[in-house]
Amino acid sequence: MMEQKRSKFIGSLIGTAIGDSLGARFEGAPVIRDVNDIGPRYTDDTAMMIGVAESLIDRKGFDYWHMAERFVQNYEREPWRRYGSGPPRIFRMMQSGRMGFGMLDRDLYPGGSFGNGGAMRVGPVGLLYYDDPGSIREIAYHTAGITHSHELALDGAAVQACAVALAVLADPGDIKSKEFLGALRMFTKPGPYQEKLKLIIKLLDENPSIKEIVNVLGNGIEALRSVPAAIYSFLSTPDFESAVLYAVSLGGDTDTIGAMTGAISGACYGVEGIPAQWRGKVENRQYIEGLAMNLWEVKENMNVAR
Ligand code: F2R
Ligand code: MG
Ligand code: MG
Repeated sequence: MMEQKRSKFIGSLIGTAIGDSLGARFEGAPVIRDVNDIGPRYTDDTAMMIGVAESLIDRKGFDYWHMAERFVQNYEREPWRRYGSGPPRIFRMMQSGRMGFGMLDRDLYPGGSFGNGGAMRVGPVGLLYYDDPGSIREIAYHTAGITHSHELALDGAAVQACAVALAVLADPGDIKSKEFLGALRMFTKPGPYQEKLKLIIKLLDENPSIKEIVNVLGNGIEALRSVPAAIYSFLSTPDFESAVLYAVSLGGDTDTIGAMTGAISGACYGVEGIPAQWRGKVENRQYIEGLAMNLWEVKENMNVAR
């Protein structure tokens, strides 16, 4: 049982990098052709997920300023990872001494950013708190809130983290989509995400075209138009490979929908469920797998301390 959970932690982090690297070549393209192999590099989605995992491991839980500082350091080292337009500007504000307490994005966007940058990196939160829904919501909000303060970005991060947690708890040989969605809806606040989850239940019975999925769930850079698409990609397919290929085939924000689908699917099927040829090609594979093992150790120690 412990071994299976550990494999799910590794599957989720490496799955994020695979979905991201698979979709990176196509980000923004309206029509997707020849999706079959991962590209050589992951993008900001994985770079920021790594920052979340590093900070949770170093601090053995969430520490706002430590995580914010890690985001800035990782960006400084690799600014070419194709970050969204907001976060680098927020990092510069932080470097110039502005604290902001999670509201700096309000200088850039009215009401804060509703981009998917908070949701795309939140997987490690779903892993570390997979058995504690209250902490998932709280820590997902804080983690996303460093750069994204709009309610839709915060709730998107919480829903994505909860999907990863439910995938850790799921039996990979017998995924019950309706039960999974029922639990996710119970967790989700009434509002636009609840509505999207209701639509997913209907869509799963209908076998819709890609065009219909994009029309109903979206494939964009906004959290509300990408988190539901990732959940659908996971639930409508039978294994890791078909889930991330489907996610990327939706077009639009392909690296991010791929990364979020990879985080959920990897947490469900575990690292053994990931095609070996993809796993072998992931950039910084050993480092990412090491992080997943360290995160698992933090989780085990949290359980012992309880
Ligand atoms: N951005 C990219 N890819 C394009 C990279 C181009 C780059 N110049 C390069 O090639 O190097 N991908 C990554 O960005 C997405 C995540 O973005 P994030 O972190 O949420 O950024 P931001 O700036 O907060 O929001 C993204 C866009 O959403 C719109 N938006 C957000 N809030 C808004 C508001 N309140 N009102 C109006 N618009 C709002 C804006 O268009 C933002 O630019 C991922 O796809 C990741 O892969
Ligand atoms: Mg990206
Ligand atoms: Mg993207």
